Amino acid sequence: MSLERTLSIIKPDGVRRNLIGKIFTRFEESGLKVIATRMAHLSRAEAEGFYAVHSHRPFFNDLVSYMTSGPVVISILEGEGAILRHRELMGATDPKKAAPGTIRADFAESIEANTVHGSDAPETAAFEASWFFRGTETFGAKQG
Ligand code: IDP
Ligand code: MG
Repeated sequence: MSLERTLSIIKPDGVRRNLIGKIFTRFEESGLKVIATRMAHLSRAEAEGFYAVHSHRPFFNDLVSYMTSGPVVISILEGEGAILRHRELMGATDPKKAAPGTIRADFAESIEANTVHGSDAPETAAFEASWFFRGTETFGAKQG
């Protein structure tokens, strides 16, 4: 394993239901370090660009509307094998299929309002982190 960075979003349903602290606790207790974080209410352009890879999926417009429906908390997490570790903490996209004890199994409202986002590979992690943060805004082992 190597030291990795991944992008996390606590989605509008998670912020609305006061779950920021509980979700950050799961990251920290699993050894993931929050090295950048901010709250934002995404514009349509920001959400569409972030999810551009899904622009041809039937749920794209609904997804963008949902992601712009309220504030989110965007963070960069750092740790050994952070990308996979974070995905394991999150659980499957559909909360009905998510393993017990995962964030989505415990908190998600639906397959769309599934409480958290996490990058799925090194390339997407790099793109997603750069979509929301400048290099000078991170405070991890490699810099800051
Ligand atoms: P992921 O978030 O687990 O990586 P993706 O397939 O990348 O899942 O989908 C991105 C987001 O789009 C999901 O987290 C969810 O909010 C939404 N989404 C995915 N599949 C569906 C669907 O079938 N119906 C409605 N929304 C969906
Ligand atoms: Mg994804």
